[in-house]
Amino acid sequence: MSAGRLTATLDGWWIKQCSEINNSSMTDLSQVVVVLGSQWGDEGKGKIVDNLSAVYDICGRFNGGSNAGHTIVVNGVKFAFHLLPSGILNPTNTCIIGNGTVIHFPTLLKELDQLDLKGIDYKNRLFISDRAHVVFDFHQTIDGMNENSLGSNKIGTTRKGIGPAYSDKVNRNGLRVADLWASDFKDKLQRSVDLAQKKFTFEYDVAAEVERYKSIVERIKPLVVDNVHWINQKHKEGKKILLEGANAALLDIDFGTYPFVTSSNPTVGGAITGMGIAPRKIGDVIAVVKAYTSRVGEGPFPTELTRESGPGKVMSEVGKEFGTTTGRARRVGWLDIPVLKYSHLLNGYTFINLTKTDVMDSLEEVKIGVAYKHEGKVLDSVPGDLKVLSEAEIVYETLPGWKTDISKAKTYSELPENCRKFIERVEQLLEVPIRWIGTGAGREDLVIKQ
Ligand code: 2SA
Ligand code: GDP
Ligand code: MG
Repeated sequence: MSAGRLTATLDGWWIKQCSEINNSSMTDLSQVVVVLGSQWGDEGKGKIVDNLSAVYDICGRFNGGSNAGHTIVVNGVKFAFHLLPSGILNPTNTCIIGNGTVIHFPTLLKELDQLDLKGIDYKNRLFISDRAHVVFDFHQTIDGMNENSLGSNKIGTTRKGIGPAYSDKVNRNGLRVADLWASDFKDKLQRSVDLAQKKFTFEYDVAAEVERYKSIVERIKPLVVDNVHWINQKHKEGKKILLEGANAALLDIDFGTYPFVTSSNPTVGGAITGMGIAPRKIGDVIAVVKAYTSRVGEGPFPTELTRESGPGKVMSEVGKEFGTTTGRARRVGWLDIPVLKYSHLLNGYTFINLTKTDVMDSLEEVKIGVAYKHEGKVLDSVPGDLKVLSEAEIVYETLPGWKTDISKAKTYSELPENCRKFIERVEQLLEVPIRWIGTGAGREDLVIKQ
């Protein structure tokens, strides 16, 4: 497909979608909406953000870095974004990468090159915070060295330098975007590298890195803004703002299954500190919930199933559960209600997008983990103590499968009865309305419930 044709297809689709969703499920949402991963990531955030971007003017990423992988499938063409906000495919959407992110610029530039190749125009539609922190190649090197040194205790990071870059930020030894063209850039980078070399043995040519960043700066400097002023000004102008979380609640540095977590806050507080917007400006908070659970990397996973046979094999193969960034096989398991209730406590969801429901089409029966028991007692919430979590027994409810291909369903009533029963049971357990149901990977494979 030529670049020109794809642009035309995207524009055509976008216009069509806008007319279809008018007066429907997306136009009544608040001026500022936050979209969050509710489990361990890869719930399908990219797809709903892309859809919502048809009615939102701004799409902002507020946490994480190139560890994230957000997929959007348009007419069979797959886009995987790591640093770019998922609103970038909608021509009237303007994107911003917030201060709470950590940016590896060579990766970002590759993503921009991909957009160029596919004929997607991002001119005047992409901005970057001057306060975001920079991930240098040495951060990625030490991420890998750290993982290797941990042996069987490794975290299972993406090795994209996320932990080391956030460590430098918190240690007040990091470099921010605007440092890249400051007169003391080389000195600051040297200090940061020197500190890392006290802990790890690696070679790093600081002078060569400074030289390499000259051409990077040429490309990115025009995109850099004070995101706090920028986003609040857009808010004042009445623009509709969507804040897109990367990773997910159970990977949160504070609330996740520590230490098997990422190094940022993918929960709603991260949207505030990672974009510089006041909490009272935020209205709806949308949970992206996969109809089962997946996790990539190490750490506890109470409802985990084997990927080798049975329902776990179906989830893994039909759901194509492989890391969008690293290609690693994701672990899979049944839906876990205690995890989702905990995630709802943290984020206060107003709506749910239930994704990948179609992946379970062939199953005879579908289970839902409804409670955790430890030493004979039902636990109130997801425990912070990983030992207790790993010892917890899961109480399951079993529902009959629907054994029907739901990919062609366009309305809620077209979904098979058992599928609707599953959806309504999840809604009842979580006490949050499920508004959108994913029935396939395509951008348009979305059924609206209410
Ligand atoms: P890191 O690299 O320091 O953030 O890793 C720490 C933990 O966070 C997990 N993590 C993720 N989990 C799910 N999806 C992520 N993005 C990629 C994707 C992952 C991939 O979309 O598939 O391709 O492997 C992501 N990023 C970080 C990670 O597995 C560690 O458990
Ligand atoms: P994210 O990190 O939350 O954006 O999710 P990823 O993009 O890493 O992984 C989600 C995967 O599921 C991608 O391959 C999507 O194309 C795919 N996907 C999203 N929603 C659905 C759905 O409803 N059904 C199916 N079958 N696939 C989906
Ligand atoms: Mg992902």
